[in-house]
Amino acid sequence: MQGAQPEVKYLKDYKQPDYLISDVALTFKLDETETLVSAKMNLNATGDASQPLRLDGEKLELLSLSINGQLLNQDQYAVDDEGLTIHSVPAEFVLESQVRIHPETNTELEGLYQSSGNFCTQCEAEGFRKITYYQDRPDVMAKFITRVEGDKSRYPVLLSNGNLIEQGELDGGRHFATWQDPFVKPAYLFALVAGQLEFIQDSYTTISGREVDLRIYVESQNIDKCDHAMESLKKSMKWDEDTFGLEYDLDIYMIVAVNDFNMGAMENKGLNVFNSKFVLAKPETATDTDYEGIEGVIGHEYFHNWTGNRVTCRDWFQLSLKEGLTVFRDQEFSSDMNARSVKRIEDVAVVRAHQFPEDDGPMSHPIRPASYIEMNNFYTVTVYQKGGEVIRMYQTLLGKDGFRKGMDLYFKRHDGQAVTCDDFLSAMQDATGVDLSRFSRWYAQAGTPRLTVRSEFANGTFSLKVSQATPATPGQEEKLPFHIPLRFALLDGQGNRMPLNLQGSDKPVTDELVLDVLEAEQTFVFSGLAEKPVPSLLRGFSAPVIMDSDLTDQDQLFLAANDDDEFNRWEAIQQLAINWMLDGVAKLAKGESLQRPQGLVEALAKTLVDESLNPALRALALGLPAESVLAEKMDVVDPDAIHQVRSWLRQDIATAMTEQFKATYLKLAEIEPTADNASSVRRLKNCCLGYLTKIDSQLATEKAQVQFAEPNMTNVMAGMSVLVDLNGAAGEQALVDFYAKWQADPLVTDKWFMLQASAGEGDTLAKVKGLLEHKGFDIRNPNKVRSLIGVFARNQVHFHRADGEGYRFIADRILELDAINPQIAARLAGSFLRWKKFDSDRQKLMKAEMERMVAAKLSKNTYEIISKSLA
Ligand code: B3K
Ligand code: ZN
Repeated sequence: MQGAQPEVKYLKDYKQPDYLISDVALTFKLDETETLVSAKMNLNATGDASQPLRLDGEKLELLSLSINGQLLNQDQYAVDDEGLTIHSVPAEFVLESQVRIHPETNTELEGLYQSSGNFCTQCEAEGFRKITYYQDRPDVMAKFITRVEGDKSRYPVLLSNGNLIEQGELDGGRHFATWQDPFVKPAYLFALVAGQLEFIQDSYTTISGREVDLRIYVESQNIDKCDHAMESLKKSMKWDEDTFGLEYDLDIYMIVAVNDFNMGAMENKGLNVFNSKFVLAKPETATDTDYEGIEGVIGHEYFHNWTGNRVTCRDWFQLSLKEGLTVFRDQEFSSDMNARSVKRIEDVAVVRAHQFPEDDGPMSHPIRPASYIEMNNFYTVTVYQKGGEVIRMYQTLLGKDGFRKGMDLYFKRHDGQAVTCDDFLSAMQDATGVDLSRFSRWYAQAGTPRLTVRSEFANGTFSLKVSQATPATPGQEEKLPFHIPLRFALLDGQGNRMPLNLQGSDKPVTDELVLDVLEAEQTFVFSGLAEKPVPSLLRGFSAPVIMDSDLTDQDQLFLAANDDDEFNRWEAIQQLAINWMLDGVAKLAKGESLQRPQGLVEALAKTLVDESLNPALRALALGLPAESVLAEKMDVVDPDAIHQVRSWLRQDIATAMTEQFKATYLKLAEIEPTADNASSVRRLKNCCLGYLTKIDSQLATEKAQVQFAEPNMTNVMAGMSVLVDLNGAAGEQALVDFYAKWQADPLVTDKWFMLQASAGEGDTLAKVKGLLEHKGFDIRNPNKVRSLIGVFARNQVHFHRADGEGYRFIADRILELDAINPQIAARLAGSFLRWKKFDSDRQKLMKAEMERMVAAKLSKNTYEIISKSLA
């Protein structure tokens, strides 16, 4: 909690540490009511050792402190709320400390805490300082040995990083285990787990023939839900060898699933700790989306072993060095394991729905932020997803081979080091000889570039005029042009790619090009064309920009039917739908009526029955842009009008295509699914069911009831959501039955809370308020908070209720949560960041709530978000 203005940290103030730590030996004496932590470490001065030694430490009770075996007395050091300073130290010495901590009362879930009675840790970014006094910064890398002691019956499993080197019995029913990690690492990668856990075991033989013991630890009731995670792990290990030549480096790889976790998972060396949501799955309890999420997150944490752990960040401003790169790697992994264009569409949808708004609002920051108050607030869609897009652009510019060369050089130069984003860029540049100086602006400038594209055709010559501009963001008024890779093709009347004779280029003629957009304004001229082409622009979303093109609706319909870039086919339909819906919102405001978008409906009808396309891709085309995506396109957001227009369009599509939806549903329901197509078939089938709800409630109810009884959670959820949408007794009964059946499985009850909090119709706020009191809800559990409160805060219609009650409710929850878990409270506070996009009445209401919050005593996490939002 926070009285004075919290301190802002700046990238420009980075200084090398005065001392380095080479080795640490930790001993944990675990207990229900207090835990004792002893640390013994070797330190060396990096300079002349005249500097005092500063160690980070929070919420620690210091019991003893010594240097080279000599106890220090109280005038040799000073302790404050954030750490301790030893006034004078030798150039090389052994420091020993002992502290007392209280994991049993730790509700922040950072440092050492308890979850379902077991001990676990979360140290990234700056949580290790809640465990012991240390130089808690990523450029201090040391070798760790960890001895864990605890009661044998309550904590039969004792884990830490690296390899197990010793274990044994102690007096009083206690035992111990000692783990040694042979690799240097920053403290944020430290982990400890102790408790009653069971594990499934497998093994993987690496490319050089070393056998690795693979284990997934879970509570005993979940032991039948680990297989998919284990398969995903083995696939990840193989993929990283095949794709980047990267091999695992310890004899054991452990994953532990815990129920209380602030985010998805954590890549601690050799001992990943996971939110159970990203481990546990069986068809009866987990949806296809859950399965995909598990594969992606297991991959992500595994890939960190090289991009993050072996090569780590010099300071936290460089977070995207490991996160952007690892997101890109997990996206590529999932694309190789599943349907590439489906994955690309989903990833771009996340960038548009979440990162673009962040980049356009008060928290806008470059992928390498220049300052922060609370680092945990910068684990953002910008650092992660835009960071991933920046890495993808390297690959687009350098080609796959060039990118691989750059990666190889990066590891060759920096293995075992803590480095910067500039080091990564230098490796890419030096390995390929491509000038990336302008590209580096992606690291320094915030905001989404607006790309305007205008074309002309005459006498066989097509010219493309591209201009770019990036709006001002907080603290950055002027923007310089970015280096934007614009993947491009020209299509003839049959949809075939035409040869591209780019004037002034010495590259051989091809039928697809990556244009280097470098200037504020540039024109590309292509000659020798036999007919007027339709351009396929920004293929595969080759850069994270907002593009305004002069493509007509006619062109978009052509692309929707003919573009060989599947992303752009989807994109064409999205653009048509967005244009029509924005127009619809304007019509409603003028009191005009809405008319069927004939072309769009025909394109959708064709797509629905086009069996040459992956069913998941067809479902994606039929999924209209989210309300939040439309909101971003409006100067003043009208959430009710958006909801009304979007619902009208869904209804109209359902009416126009009733027969196709029915036939497709019935046909897909008959298909005997294979391992390869099962989830995409379900996706399209459930998409059809959703539309059928709008026109044939009897048939939809009947089918939904059947699905609700199936042993497959994807179908059950789709069935239940239809029943609930139809708003009758059957929906109520489904909710009751579902809860009764699954009340003991917290991941399944999360879905139950989510479904109710996302309801568009009815008094959702009253419902959510009621559910806060439900016995299955627990405000200290982050998954529950995200499922009920977080989902409600993203419910466009009900959060933005005109009477302000949605805002008040969320502000109350933020205040309540801030005292329990500041990271989760700060996340939720992000719901207010777009307040300036709304009408003046809603702005007033949101502002009043933010002022009420900021006047309270807030954590620096929540304070940073709210104060920046108000600034
Ligand atoms: N590196 C962790 C995130 C840590 C978040 C700290 N607030 C998980 C990941 O990105 O893989
Ligand atoms: Zn990560």
